[in-house]
Amino acid sequence: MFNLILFGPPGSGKGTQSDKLVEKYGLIHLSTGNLLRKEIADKTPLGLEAKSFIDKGQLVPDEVVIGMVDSYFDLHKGAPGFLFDGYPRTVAQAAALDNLLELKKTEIELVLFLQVDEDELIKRLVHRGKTSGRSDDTDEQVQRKRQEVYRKETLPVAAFYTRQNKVVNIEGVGTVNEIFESLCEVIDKKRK
Ligand code: B4P
Repeated sequence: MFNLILFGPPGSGKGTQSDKLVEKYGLIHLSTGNLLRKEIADKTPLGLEAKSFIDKGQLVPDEVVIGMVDSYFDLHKGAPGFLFDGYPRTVAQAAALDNLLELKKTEIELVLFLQVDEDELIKRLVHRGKTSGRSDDTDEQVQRKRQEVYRKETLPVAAFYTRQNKVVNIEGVGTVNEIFESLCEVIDKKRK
């Protein structure tokens, strides 16, 4: 199995690049953002709970997200590998993922960290808000809150994987194709 994490702040292009990477490498795409939005659209109890956090720019509680990831993993037995997009977002989630992968006798090979400065992120998210219909995109205050939550709760995840020597920084500003090529270069080197 080949498992990788695409890491970065909200709006850094994780979803955009994940779509291209799963197509090229045949990995299973596990985006907790997409899974949560599906729960919200289906109006499930989990979705209703998640919406109240997402709309405020906060993270959904760890136990909710970890349970959702475990179920998704079980649905894809025999997968060639996973691309984790937007997960883990806290150190508790990272520890839970390590435990889950250990049980399955596999591990994270690489953490690709998209580097984008905050002004560019806000610009992208304001732009996405014009067409996405996402309730967490429309308000600039909510976006600033998301960046603040990222710095406090998610950035420590990079340190967690740096201690395991798994993080590679990638310039996240440029055209989508330029960034995709940089990501592929690192992945191809690792898979050799
Ligand atoms: P996510 O769905 O993960 O999304 P995201 O961080 O907003 O965006 P992403 O980085 O994927 O950026 P994108 O490609 O769209 O999270 C949503 C919310 O769900 C979270 O805030 C949280 O509340 C909750 N959640 C999710 N996972 C969770 C977890 N594990 N624990 C707790 N809560 C969780 O790109 C952004 C925009 O930039 C797009 O418009 C795109 O077109 C544009 N763009 C992309 N690449 C570009 C480039 N190179 N140049 C210019 N623009 C570009």
